[in-house]
Amino acid sequence: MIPKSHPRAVSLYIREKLVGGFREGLVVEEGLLAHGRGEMFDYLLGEKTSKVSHEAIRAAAWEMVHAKYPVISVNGNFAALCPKEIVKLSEVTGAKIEVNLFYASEKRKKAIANELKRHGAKEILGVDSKFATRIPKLDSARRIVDKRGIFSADVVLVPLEDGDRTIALKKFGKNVITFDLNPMSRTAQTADITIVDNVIRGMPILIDVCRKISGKKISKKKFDNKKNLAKSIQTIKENLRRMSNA
Ligand code: PTJ
Repeated sequence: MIPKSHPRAVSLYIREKLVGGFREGLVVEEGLLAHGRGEMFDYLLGEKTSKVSHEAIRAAAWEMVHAKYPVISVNGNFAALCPKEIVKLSEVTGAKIEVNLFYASEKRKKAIANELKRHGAKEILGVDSKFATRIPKLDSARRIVDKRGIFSADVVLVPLEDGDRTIALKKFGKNVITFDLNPMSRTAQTADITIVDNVIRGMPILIDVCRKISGKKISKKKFDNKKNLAKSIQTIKENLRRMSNA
């Protein structure tokens, strides 16, 4: 049991969620390591959604709401941390939900699909091999996508992504949005919009902004991902400077 008074209680609760997801067969061992890397960057970012990340969230919300065929790509970590939010975001934006794994296994795909259905999802793509096809120029298991999902999408939300697939999705003409706590990762640097925030904090905000702007006439604001990422790196630099001067 984690006492509420523990100074790092929130971080420890998030960890428990992920470990729970691992025990239920949603998360792979490597996902626990990936989470540790994320935690480290979150610590350096001050564990809050920065102004810069809010800007990226607004740009992402605009793209998702105005997309013709948006798709949310779900891996083990994302499913364990945000099942309710994935379903809500899909309802608010009309996005399809597709399970797409780096460390692919049929058993884990089914476990993730069931978890999302338990949270209200009606349709989960990526689990029926009848609709499987390939993204060109990609070697990992993530090249296998659903014809009715990522393959046909114009906008794809791919949180906690690996760099190779982001590059392949870009080459394939997709508008790629990601959540990545590491502003220097290949995914962060390659995506069209990178939200440098923990999915746990950022997803409820993204849902809220999508809800607020959908159905309204709001023009697209200019967004420069590289500049936005540079500002997040600057935040880390400032935080380190402040801590090292103490
Ligand atoms: O479920 P699978 O088989 O698809 O595998 C999923 C993992 C996450 C294991 C796989 O995609 C992987 O190895 O990812 P990477 O290459 O380690 O990248 C994960 C990125 O997500 C890293 O840059 C982390 O900093 C970042 N990250 C980790 N936790 C979070 C996060 N970003 C946002 N929110 C988090 N909670």
